[in-house]
Amino acid sequence: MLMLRTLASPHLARRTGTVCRALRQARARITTQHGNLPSSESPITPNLQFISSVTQDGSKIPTYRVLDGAGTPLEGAILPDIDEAMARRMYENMVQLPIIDNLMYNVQRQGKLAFYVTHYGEEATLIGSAAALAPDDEVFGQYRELGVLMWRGFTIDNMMNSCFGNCEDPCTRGKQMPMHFGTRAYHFHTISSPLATQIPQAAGAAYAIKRDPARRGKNCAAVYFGEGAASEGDFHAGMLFASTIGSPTLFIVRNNGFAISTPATEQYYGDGIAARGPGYGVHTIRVDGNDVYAVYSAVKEARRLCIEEGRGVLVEAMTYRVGHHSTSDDSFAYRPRQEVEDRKRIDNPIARFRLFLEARGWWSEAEEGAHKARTKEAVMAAFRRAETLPKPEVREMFDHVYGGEDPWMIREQREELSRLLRKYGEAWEPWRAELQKHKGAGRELIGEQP
Ligand SMILES: Cc1ncc(C[n+]2csc(CCOP(=O)(O)OP(=O)(O)O)c2C)c(N)n1
Ligand SMILES: [Mg+2]
Repeated sequence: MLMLRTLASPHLARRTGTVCRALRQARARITTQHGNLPSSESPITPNLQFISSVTQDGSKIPTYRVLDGAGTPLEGAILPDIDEAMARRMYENMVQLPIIDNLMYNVQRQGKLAFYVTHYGEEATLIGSAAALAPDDEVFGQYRELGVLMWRGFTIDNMMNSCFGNCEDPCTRGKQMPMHFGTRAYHFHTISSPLATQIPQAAGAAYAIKRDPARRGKNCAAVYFGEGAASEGDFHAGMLFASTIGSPTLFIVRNNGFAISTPATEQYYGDGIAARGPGYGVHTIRVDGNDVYAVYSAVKEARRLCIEEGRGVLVEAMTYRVGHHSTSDDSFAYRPRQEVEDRKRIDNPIARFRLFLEARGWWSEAEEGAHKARTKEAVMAAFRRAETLPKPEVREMFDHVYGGEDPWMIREQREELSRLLRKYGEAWEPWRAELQKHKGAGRELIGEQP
């Protein structure tokens, strides 16, 4: 039986408590009437009955929403405790994302960047959840979570230098694909391309947090993934670990309707990803991922539960991937343009939040224009600078591949490259031209004595 934790409603929570007590008593009666099982409290029943739903009546798991599509609070909904300054900061961060996406997408199309993924449509899921986390909670992302990292202070310059992999890349110094960010300073673990690997890693990191007296009860590990990634075995491994061993892991699934060209409906036969949470005995909520206030409240409460109980909690944010999967995809090959156009309008996360803010007098047309102009200018300036900066020194490709002292194979590879550069670096044209793109033109390696 599903026990979805009732959010923000003490009345409903009390009612749920009463219902649960009554059910427990009824179950106890049945159990004692027909016998007991050795390793389960499962009530024994003479009814031949199958179940295929986590809700009692077979209906879908509800979706938690605070603001309607026009930004008006729903009747009976409790608004999160967010003041004007915080609300404005959330909105500004949401608006910044599509401005960055527009430019980066075009830059990639001009052949100046290897790869990019946009966040169109998922701004509320990213910013609402990021704002509900503590800045030192460990974050494990998939690749579409730039907004979470930027909420923590990662700047437009940081993003741009990392995407260009230049000598000021604050993440991996050019060792990773664009969008595969990672920085200790913001507790954001480096993205890896193989889907879902971050999920058991997060469950393990959360266990380490639980074992650390300085962090136990204070932090969690939040892991983001798509509904497509949730089809991987790693999703189940992470959920099982976080529920049985018990580790404060906040599972945030962005259900954006697609895994590249595969629609979400082909990823599961059951009721989305949320239906799996109760199977692992973890508190679960489905939330409107286009309602930034609902996402904020759901993730805040999920985080509290997760840390208090030292166990996994699952949040399924329902949203829509408005953009193509990545710059390597043309989504109109598998979905109608009209569907995308409709989804841009209906429940648009940014327009909806703007209407809410304007109704409170917290935002205006003039501020909108100024903020957009400022952001566009900052993104353009960062781009112009990043594209002219040289790539890191060649020797840096060997640095920090492993923690601590370099192992023998790294030393060997470095010596080999140094030898080859001495022999061919100046003489062979492809290498000579390539070396010029790097800071120091490889001289630091060429000059190394064997
Ligand atoms: C193990 C693995 N299989 C396949 C891929 C190729 N791949 C990259 S992204 C992606 C779709 C993921 O969809 P989803 O998890 O829903 O995230 P979204 O892109 O929608 O944000 C696939 C199949 C991969 N990177 N790793
Ligand atoms: Mg998806």
